[in-house]
This record gives sequence, structure tokens and C-alpha cells, in this order.
Amino acid sequence: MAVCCEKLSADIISSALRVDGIRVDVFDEIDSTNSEARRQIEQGKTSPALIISDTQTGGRGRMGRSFYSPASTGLYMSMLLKVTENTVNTVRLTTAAAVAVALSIEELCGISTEIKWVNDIYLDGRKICGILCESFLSCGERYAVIGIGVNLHTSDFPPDIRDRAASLNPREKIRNSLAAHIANTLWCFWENMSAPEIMEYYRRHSMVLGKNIVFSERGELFCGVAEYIDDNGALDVRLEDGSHRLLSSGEISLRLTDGKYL
Ligand code: BTX
Repeated sequence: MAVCCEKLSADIISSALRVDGIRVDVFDEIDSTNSEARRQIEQGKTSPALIISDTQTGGRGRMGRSFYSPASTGLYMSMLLKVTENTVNTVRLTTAAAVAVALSIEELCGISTEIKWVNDIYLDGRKICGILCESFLSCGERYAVIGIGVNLHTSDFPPDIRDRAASLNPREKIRNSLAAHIANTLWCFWENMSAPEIMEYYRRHSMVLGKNIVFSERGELFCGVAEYIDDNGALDVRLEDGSHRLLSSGEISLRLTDGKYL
């Protein structure tokens, strides 16, 4: 029988937030919480905010891809934050967001997940969460939007992702508490992005370090071993000819022992 999440509640989420002054906006349906965050910035609603929707009709992934966001079975949220420095390192922000999600899941449900560089969270070899960090400039100020989609109880995935996607399936109803827990953790990281514990956790939960990977650059395919993730979130890869490549964006695939790619 299909399991649903509890109804989203701005009041429950707000009261579980450890800092004052974060607006919580809950929607039944929206195109994309990241797009809504951008609209709010353009309308001058620039205070820190958590934007959450029960479903997204146009959930976005990276590089124009989509994120499947059916109603009542997942957590789709975006955190809007003002950037105080001149720039924002979105790779670093993505790694911090991945740690915030994995840590929140671990603390709330006791489930240990793995992080696939750079922005995906996996459970038992299947993707349960994707993260999309964007930054926007408005009236001379820069803002970061951290979008997070977690499959909580989704069971019926579209055919193209059916064999690669899965859900967390927590025993308790945790959608509101997970949203607040992630937001609290993100806020704490945001205040001290250089805390060494963030990248230490990321490396400890990495599913790519020490593994054979492939990636492409300007149409050329490269194979190598993922050796290290530095403090900026960049991935150091030792190529087959012994040379090294430091990847700070893009995407890698894991080469599995059965010859398949993940
Ligand atoms: P990504 O580009 O790394 O991953 C997108 C890819 O993941 C898709 O092309 C598809 O293969 C696969 N996929 C799509 N939907 C799902 C799903 N529900 N579960 C597992 N795999 C899936 C990842 O981008 C970033 C996703 C961020 C989503 C959040 S939701 C809240 C916020 N609003 C918004 O529009 N995006 C973010």
C-alpha cells in the first residue's frame, strides 16, 4: 500500500527552527521551489526563507534536467540565504548541503547514506536525494538558493529512473521535522563554512573515493580513480596515465565491477 508523508505545516517547521527570522513558505503545488526563491528575490522578498512544496510540476536538476517530484511522498525545499561575501562557491555550498542532508537523515532516522560527488545522496546504490545550488544577483546583492529534493515514500518512479532511484522510507512521519533539521544544520554550516567537520563528514560518506570513475571533458572521455576531495569540494582524479585532474564542476560516473555505470 502506498505510504504518504504527513501534511506540510509552516507552524510545525517554524517552531522547530533554532534561529529566529527564517520565513517558512509552504505550497501545495509549485513549479519549482528554487524558481519560487528566485521570484521572491526579484520581488524584494530577500529575508532568509525556507520554501517548501508538497509537489513540484517543474522540479529542476542540474544542466536543464528535471527532478521528479510527485505529491505527498517527498520533501522538496529551497533555502534562500543572503551572501555576505562577494561570491559564493556553489560547489562548496553543494557539499555542505549534502552533509546537512546526510547528517539530518542519520540523526533523525538512524540511516547511514552515501554521497556521490558532488550533489547526490544514495541509499543502497540508488539515488534518494538531489541538490541544486544556485546563486542570484539582485539590486547589487548576491543570494544563494539551496534546493533539496528527498524521496521519502515515492514508490512509483518513471521508467527512465526506476532502476536508479529509491526512497528513504523512514519508519516515522518525518517530513516536517526533516525539513527543520536540514534547515537548522544548513544555517549552522552557513555561519561557518570552513568548519573542518563538514568536509570530513563528506569524505567519510563519499561513495566515490578510491573507486574507478569516468567523466567527460569537451567531448573526451577520461577514466581514473577518485583519490581525494579537497576543502573546496573539488575532486582529485588520478587518470590512467598517472596524471591528475582536479574537477570542480561537472559530473562523474562510477564504474561498477559488473561493467555497469552509476
Ligand atoms: P541532477 O541533475 O544531478 O539529477 C537529475 C537526474 O536525476 C535526472 O536527470 C534523473 O536521471 C534523476 N532523477 C530525477 N528525479 C529523481 C528523483 N526524484 N529521484 C532520483 N533520481 C531522480 C539533482 O540534479 C538536483 C535535484 C534538486 C531537486 C530540488 S527539489 C527542490 C528544489 N527545487 C527544484 O526545482 N530543484 C530542487
